[in-house]
Amino acid sequence: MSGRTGIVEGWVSNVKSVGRIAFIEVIDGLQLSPITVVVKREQVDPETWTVATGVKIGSALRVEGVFPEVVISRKGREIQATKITVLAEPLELPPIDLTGKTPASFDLYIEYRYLALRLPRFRAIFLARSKLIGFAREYLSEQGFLEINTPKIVGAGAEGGATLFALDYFGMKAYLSQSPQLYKQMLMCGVPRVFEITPYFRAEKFSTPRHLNESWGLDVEMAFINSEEDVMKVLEDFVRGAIRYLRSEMGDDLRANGLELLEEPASIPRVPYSRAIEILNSMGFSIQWGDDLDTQAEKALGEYFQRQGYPMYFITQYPWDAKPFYIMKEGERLSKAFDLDISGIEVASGGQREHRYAELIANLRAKGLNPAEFSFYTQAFKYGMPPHGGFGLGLDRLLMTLLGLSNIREVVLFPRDRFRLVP
Ligand code: ATP
Ligand code: AMO
Repeated sequence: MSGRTGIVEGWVSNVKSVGRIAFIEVIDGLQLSPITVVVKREQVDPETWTVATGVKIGSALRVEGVFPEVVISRKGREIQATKITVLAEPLELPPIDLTGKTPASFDLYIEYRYLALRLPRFRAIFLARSKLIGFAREYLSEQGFLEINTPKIVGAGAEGGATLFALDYFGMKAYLSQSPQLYKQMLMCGVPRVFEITPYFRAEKFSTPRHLNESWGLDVEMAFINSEEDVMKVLEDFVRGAIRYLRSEMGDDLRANGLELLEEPASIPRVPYSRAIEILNSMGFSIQWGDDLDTQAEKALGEYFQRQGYPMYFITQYPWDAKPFYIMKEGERLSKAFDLDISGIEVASGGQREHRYAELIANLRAKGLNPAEFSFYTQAFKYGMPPHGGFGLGLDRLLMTLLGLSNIREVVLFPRDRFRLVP
């Protein structure tokens, strides 16, 4: 045997012996497909041969051997074993076919996520997730954003009271954070650019393919902006950069696992809300000015722009009444808020904020909120708060749309929805 010696550790995904040679497929490291362990009877001691021919699918192994200079296996990676140690064997028949030949149900892949992660498609999805988050961190750090961590146990909600999970905090009423909105804005009075990769907790009683009760977001806030356009530019560059990065890092691997990465668009059009409802109404919808766009409308708009060659678009100039108190008004009725939709799904929303103290207090009142309950936040607006804006982007939704997946649960290891609290 000639080649470099080394060790492979992992789980057996398939076994085959033909006469005096045994082939054991082992899923190792972060590799998407298994390495073939080749065991030749005349090259190993009798004990190793017995282990090799009796090994069970699903076992955890350590293989010592040689990586041959010429690889025969069609799968591309091979080690010729000199010694095999079985570290653990399955006690029961695994509920998922670990060879990947027989598909299991959607729910079983969630219930036994750790076993699903031994299959190439699931490895590809979660490797892509890890790379997407890594890219976000690197991209924003390079653009001069400070990575922050804000509290997830909070005393006030930012995104409307109906979706708060309440809890007891030493006798005080507290909530799980819906978003870092108030904190990231307060920081604009001390640092010009921040971002946070954070969970969002929302008690929404939805059962849809795109809502979870615990989801992950990328929150960005930036000061000294001229308008929300400055924020949209950062978001646009980030999304396009993420597509390029994923393609260069693992485009082929994704395709090999049936995951078609969205093409990077040449541009992302800005579509005013009033234009969006005009388009929808010309397609047979009857949306009144001021109405929110429901799931069906979002989907139809997505298909319309897809036909025009735009898989993603911003909807801008929303009616202020449809947006939260912290968004800046534009004139009497409009706002400086935007959404980013990809394939007909809202992936991010953001806008320019109201940074003027008196106007902010008026906005709180206009939304029926009590400014006194937000004084810890509004206080920051008294000490030279610059014009600022930002966005919150659903990382799960971004990954789901970029990979062409139809259910958000496919990109979350252990999803929390109304009916799932374990595992
Ligand atoms: P937001 O940031 O506003 O929360 P989002 O992308 O989470 O945005 P929403 O706009 O909150 O999505 O989703 C609410 C919309 O989705 C509603 O207008 C409603 O039309 C639709 N929707 C989602 N799930 C359901 C459901 N289970 N039953 C009815 N409508 C639903
Ligand atoms: P918004 O409420 O639109 O905005 O949330 C931002 C983005 O987070 C994602 N998202 C979710 N994803 C899955 N399941 C959910 N239940 C869920 N809720 C939200 C969506 C959404 O576009 N503070 C503002 C952002 C800002 O203005 O900076 C906010 O939270 O992709």
